[in-house]
Amino acid sequence: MDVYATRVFDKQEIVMREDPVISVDTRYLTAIQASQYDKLGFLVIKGFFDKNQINELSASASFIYENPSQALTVKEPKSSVVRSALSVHTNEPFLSVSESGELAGIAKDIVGANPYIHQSRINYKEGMQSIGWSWHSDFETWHSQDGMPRMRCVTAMIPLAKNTCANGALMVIPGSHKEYVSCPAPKGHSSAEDNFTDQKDGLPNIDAISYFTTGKSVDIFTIECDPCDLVLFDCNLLHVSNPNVTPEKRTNLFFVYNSIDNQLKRPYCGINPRPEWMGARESIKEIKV
Ligand code: 6CS
Ligand code: FE
Repeated sequence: MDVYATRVFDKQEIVMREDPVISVDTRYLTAIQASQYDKLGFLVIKGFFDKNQINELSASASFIYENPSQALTVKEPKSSVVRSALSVHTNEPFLSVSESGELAGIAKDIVGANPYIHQSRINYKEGMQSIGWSWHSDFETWHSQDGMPRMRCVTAMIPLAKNTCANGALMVIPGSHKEYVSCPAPKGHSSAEDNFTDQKDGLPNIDAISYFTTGKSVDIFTIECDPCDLVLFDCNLLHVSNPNVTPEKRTNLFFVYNSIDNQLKRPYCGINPRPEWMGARESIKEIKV
């Protein structure tokens, strides 16, 4: 039986998580950091990267944005503005950073085994031209559309610009990663690309969000952060982000680390797998920590 069945029933349902959030003994995260990550589902490590590293990543992210035909990109729903570039970790300088000792070590602490990159992306959120993202759990998508079996996966977000309320910083519901929202079956069919740019499937409704916020008296938390910070968040943490209402883009880099013991199966909602550059199933490389 699929404990995380989703998009197969008519109704939304909230069930308990059945996987650990982080391993018991962490080598790279302190006990305090580990317990905060476990409890809240996210952790911000200030000043993790040095400025030169961030400048290099930032310059490469800009190059991709200016030369989208040389990269794997998706556009904003109703325009040709680049929304995201995917599978960036296969090239430098992203490759070295994604495999670097301390970052991969933290990923191993969390997922409980050597990690590999399930997905990498740069979200550009162009000033006044990006629609933002609706409430969702990434795992719900990766389980149903990519066939990721269990919740042994973490996203490392590397801000390449200051993230503020005004430019659409990530917002999360602390603690929501301990339960799972099984979403209703989609009414129509939307392609992998469509659903990536303009999410339609796998969206928890207002009852689910209010169950986690109003029902548990939990405040939605806005992760305002700066370049050089590292933001880690659980694959099942509910999150959302608003459009960027400032004139400048807000660029963030993401590496999604999955446990090498949690490789993809057939998508659980019965569709064909998404392309390799959206969810890696064949070209994976174990990062030996
Ligand atoms: O479809 C995906 O894989 C992605 N979609 C969202 C809305 N968040 C995470 C992930 O990159
Ligand atoms: Fe997401």
